[in-house]
Order: sequence, then structure tokens, then C-alpha cells
Amino acid sequence: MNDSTPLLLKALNKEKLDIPPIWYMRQAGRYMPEYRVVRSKFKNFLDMCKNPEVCCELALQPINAFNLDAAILFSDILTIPDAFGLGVEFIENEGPVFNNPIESIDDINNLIPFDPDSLSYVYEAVTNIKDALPKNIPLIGFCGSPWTLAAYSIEGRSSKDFNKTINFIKKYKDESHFFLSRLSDACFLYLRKQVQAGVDVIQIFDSWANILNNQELNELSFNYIKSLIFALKNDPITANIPIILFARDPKCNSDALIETSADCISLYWSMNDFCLESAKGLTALQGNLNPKILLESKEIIKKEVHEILKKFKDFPGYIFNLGHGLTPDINPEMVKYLTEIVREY
Ligand code: 1CP
Repeated sequence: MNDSTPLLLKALNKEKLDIPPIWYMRQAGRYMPEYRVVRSKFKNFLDMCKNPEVCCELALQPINAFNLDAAILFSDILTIPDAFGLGVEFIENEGPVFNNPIESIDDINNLIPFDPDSLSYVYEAVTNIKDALPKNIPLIGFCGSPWTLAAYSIEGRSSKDFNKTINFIKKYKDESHFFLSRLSDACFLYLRKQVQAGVDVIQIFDSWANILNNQELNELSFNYIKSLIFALKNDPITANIPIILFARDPKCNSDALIETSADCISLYWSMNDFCLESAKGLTALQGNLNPKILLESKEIIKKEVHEILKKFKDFPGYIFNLGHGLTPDINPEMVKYLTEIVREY
């Protein structure tokens, strides 16, 4: 890769760099006052996501505020269940609520076919963001993992343990696998459209990997992520697009993550036993500062950041990020400080 290649793409190509590229999960969001101004104009969060001009403005806010090395599409992982007709709404202080969740075998068998064109508002947002971004800043597109999307769709809302979902899957095993494969196919078509519209990188969010035991994780989540990555790598449109996989606190060893064939593994903040040696040359790594550290003093932030940078200093292909998303209680000043000390190190 040449000198003008963006840092993020160099790192995803497993190059060792002096200064890592920096971006943050949930870099656009409620912790930013300028986000809250725009958000206050919409009652329903998804209505805001359906407005490509607004998505463009929101995706650029953190780039302008912190001079980051990548932008992420402003949207949500729940656009796919919404396109399947499950009626996704975001309720103040409650999060997502589904008006038509998956409650029976019939609900799965009667699902309407996924039409990727019904999410054209997302691809329009991608085009707008790409047009507005400086040419050297790549844009990350994304989707939820099939398992994480299934969990919301069956539970009908967020949950700590997704018990209803786990019971449903145990009771209706074959149908649940059929649903997971439908979601997987939808993710593929959706990501391919995002790439056609201009995204440079893809991130898959397996945000509810944490509630599965090792065997369930392979059977219900990683199997489908693997086939999704295989499909993307074997399609001429998406073959050269690097794929980052974020799994929240997965109950598995380093090899299981590497074997998904993702180009980069985004480490959850508690994953400090991940084996760097076995990942070398096979995947890039991203992470993994605990976002809660940003609620501490500058001294503590600096100490924690230096520990992480020291650990990944010689790793070929490292991206600085958090171990999960920025939360609404974080002060944007600390995000600015964080970015500065990573670049100064
Ligand atoms: O009212 C508001 O302002 C809504 C807050 C919000 C925002 C800013 C939600 C609701 N989604 C988003 C944007 C979003 N979501 C982005 C783009 C912004 C960016 O990253 O800069 C992305 C990539 C997501 C992805 C997403 N949505 C994930 C995966 C990441 C993760 O945190 O693990 C998940 C799990 C969701 C579901 C979701 N959307 C919104 C909420 C509150 C939730 C979580 C609900 C829960 O706790 O289960």
C-alpha cells in the first residue's frame, strides 16, 4: 500500500504502523451536544435514520470534532428486522421495542422476503457521507450479526439474558436455524448494497455473543458469521472489502475468533487474555480501552491508554478503539484528550 493509503486500510492490511488509526464505536451519539440538538427534532430514532441528509450530518460530527481516522455510517443494526416487517420502534429510556416480534413457527414461515432495496435510505446515507468526507477518511458500513438480530427479533426488546429467545430456540431448533440463515442472507445483500454505495470497510456487530455458552456460540452465532464472511469474500463486489468482527465478551478462545476469517477482530474491553501471537499475520486487531475509563481523571486515562499502546506496539495491524461503545455519560472533552494522547505516544 502506498503513502496516500488511509491509515485504517493499512492497519487492516496488517501493516505495522508508528501511529495507529483511531476511531470509536458509537462515536456519533448522545454524548455529543451537537448530536442531541439534531436528535431533539425527531420523536422516533428510526425516523432520523431514514433521513439520509441527517445521517450524513451525524456521521461527520465526530470527524469534525476529533479529527478521527474513520467515519462510521450513521444508522442502526435494527434496520434489517424493520425491513422484515417486525415493526421496530425506539422508546425513550427503554430502547428498541418490536411491534411484531417472532413468537411462533408461523411467524418464521410467513416472513416476507427481505428486499434490500427497501433499505435504500441507508445506501443514500452512505453516498452522502462519502461525498461529504475528506477523500483520505474511509467509511465503515455495518450490520448486526445474524444471532444478535435474531435475539432482538425473538425477544421483541432488549434484555439482560434474552431468556425468551434461548427458550424459543431450544423449543424450535430447525425453524430458528432457518430464521438465522434468512437473516444471514439479508445481511449479505444489505452489506453488498452498502459497498456498492461506497463503504470502504465492513464491521459486523455480534453485540449479544456474551449470553451464549461456547457450544451455542459456535452453533448459533459464529457458524452464520463464517458463512456471511465467506459469501462476502466470494462475491466480486465485496471480495476486497476488509471485514471487522466485534463480539461482545465471547465465551471462546482466540482461535475461534480468528477462524471466522474476519480481517480484523475488535476486542471487547475485558478480553485481555486474547493471544496476540496466534493472531499475528492472520488478522488485524482493534481495541480495547474500557469506555468507563473515560469517566476517570486524565492521569488514569493516560496510564490505561499507555498500557494498551505498549501491548500492541509491535503487532502488525493495530487500530486504536474502545472495547465497546461510547456511552451518553462520557464528556466529549475526554474523547478529544484520548485521541491526542494516542497520537502523541
Ligand atoms: O435515542 C437515541 O439517540 C438513540 C441512540 C442510538 C444511536 C446513536 C441508537 C439506539 N443507535 C444509535 C446509532 C448506532 N447504532 C450506530 C451508528 C453511530 C456510531 O456508531 O457512531 C451503530 C454502529 C449502532 C449499532 C448498534 N445498535 C448496536 C451494535 C453496537 C453495540 O453497541 O453493541 C446495537 C446493539 C444497537 C441496538 C441499539 N440501538 C439503539 C440502542 C439504544 C440500542 C441498544 C439497545 C440495547 O441495549 O439492547
